[in-house]
Amino acid sequence: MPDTTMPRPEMTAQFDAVIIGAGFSGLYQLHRLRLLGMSAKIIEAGSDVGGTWYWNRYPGARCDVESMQYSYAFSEELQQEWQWPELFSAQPDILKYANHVAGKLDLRRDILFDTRVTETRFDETTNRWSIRTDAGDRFEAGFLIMATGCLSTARVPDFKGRDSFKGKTYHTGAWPHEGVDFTGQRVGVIGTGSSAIQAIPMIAAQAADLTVFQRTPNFSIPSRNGPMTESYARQWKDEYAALRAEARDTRNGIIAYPNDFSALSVSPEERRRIYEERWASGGTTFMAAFNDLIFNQEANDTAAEFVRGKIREIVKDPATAELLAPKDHPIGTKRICVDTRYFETYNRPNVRLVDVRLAPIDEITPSGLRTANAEYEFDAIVFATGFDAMTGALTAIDIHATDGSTLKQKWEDGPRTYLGLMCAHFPNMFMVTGPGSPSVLSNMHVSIEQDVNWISDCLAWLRDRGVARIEATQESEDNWVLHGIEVANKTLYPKAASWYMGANIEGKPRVFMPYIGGVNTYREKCAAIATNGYAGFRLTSASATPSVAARAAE
Ligand code: N01
Repeated sequence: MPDTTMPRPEMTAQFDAVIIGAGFSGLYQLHRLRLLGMSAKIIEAGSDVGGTWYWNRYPGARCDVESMQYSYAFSEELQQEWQWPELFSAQPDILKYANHVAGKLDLRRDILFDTRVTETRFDETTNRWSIRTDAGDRFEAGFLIMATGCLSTARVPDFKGRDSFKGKTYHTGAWPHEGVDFTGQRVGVIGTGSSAIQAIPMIAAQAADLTVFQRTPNFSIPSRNGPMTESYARQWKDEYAALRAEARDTRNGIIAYPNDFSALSVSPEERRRIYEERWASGGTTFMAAFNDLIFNQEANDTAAEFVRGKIREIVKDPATAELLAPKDHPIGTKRICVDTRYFETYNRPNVRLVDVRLAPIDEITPSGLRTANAEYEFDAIVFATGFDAMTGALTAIDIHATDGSTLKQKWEDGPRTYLGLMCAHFPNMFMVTGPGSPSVLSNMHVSIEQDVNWISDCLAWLRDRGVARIEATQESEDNWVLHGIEVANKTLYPKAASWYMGANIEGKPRVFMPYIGGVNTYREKCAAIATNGYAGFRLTSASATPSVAARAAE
């Protein structure tokens, strides 16, 4: 009998792969690794699965991609059996879906919850990663797969007096699980991005008084959400294989029925008719009205002016309407928002809009906040101030490279990757929807499956050929970064001070982070690289690995 009163020696659990994150990326990645017969563990900071949809529980949280498209395509059984209640699903329904998948595939037994990875190091003698967590666990794995999400590091700006407020504060990206009742309260919301635009109508309906602090107005299109009809779901389910393939072959991974002609090639009357049609059908597919809205400023101006006109029609007070009408960036170059009665909310007597562009927030005070112009008192403040997008979750971990640097140091001037999947000097570390991949510019489910499938096929290929180590070469990484910049510069996107550009974080380098060449083009490039024996990657066979070679010689 072992003496259980003695402290156990420190144990290092061994796996073929460790995955960080149990959102939709991590869950599917675990499933694929199991199918390959690999041992794998997910380490997840939350107490359950769902990633973004686990944390973002603010009132009104909802996906702006139709649920028939924002869902896994890898299992015919799953896509046939699952019933979505609405066209655009609300957060609780998407989380239910993530839970259903985790249960159906029995994934939880390989997930360690409530644990954050703090540090990872690659051992060049064994070609294995060592992984440490905030709970003191140690793991070793041949491969490290970052399924950390693009918008998972909630961020509150460093306002003076930030912690002095005596009332309640909330961040949309880390909302209390039990919900919040704002009935009778004076509430301040800071920010007017996608999260705020969804939350504001809901909070306004509850609160006694709501003040919205807006720095940059955003373009938003009505979602036209509604219940899922059986016939609509049936149409999709009957044609799923073909429709999923069609989505994968588009720029954004969404079937948007794009018009393949310029906004400037039609008469003003025809253009208006097309915009009216898109406005009436709703959602992000508004941007597919013409094929040059993200490339040509003059074309973009026609769409932007149409939406500004709609805002002026909806909002009764002309001064408020003017403040809400975006003029500082081309439409679509900050993530376009999708709403349910957002602009209408400003017609309510209990809602007021404060411009903090001209008079910024100076300070959070014990009773509310102070701008350069006035002081406000609140019972609760909601920070809808976004995320350290795309890089934040990765650079928060001390990931040590083989050249002695860390990922954070490597990315000081902006993220650098090959295909958004790997980085030079970080062998055997993959990223799902990393910077340099289409990720946030696409239907995330399509991009997640693309990346997870590519990574899984790559791992099988390496194993079949006895390759122990794969690493992006410096040259391939440099070329991919240049290509990404070149493609982005052909669009209007770099004109906006957006989180795509890192512009929402003071001191963050201004680099366009996602790949805008299109999901379809990206897929072709990734496939060609794999077909060419993983061109641009340096491969090292197991027999050339020092420790393996030493063992073989014994
Ligand atoms: O965050 P954001 P989000 N003083 O960064 C303002 C996805 N998403 O959580 O624009 C005053 O967009 C900031 O102002 P400015 C989607 O991809 C999807 O809303 O930087 N204001 C901005 O208004 C989305 O794009 C869905 O000038 C300050 C706001 O805070 C992404 O998540 C739903 C400030 C932050 O907006 C992020 O959206 C929700 C300051 N110091 C989210 N600092 C759907 O699927 C920041 N702000 C529908």
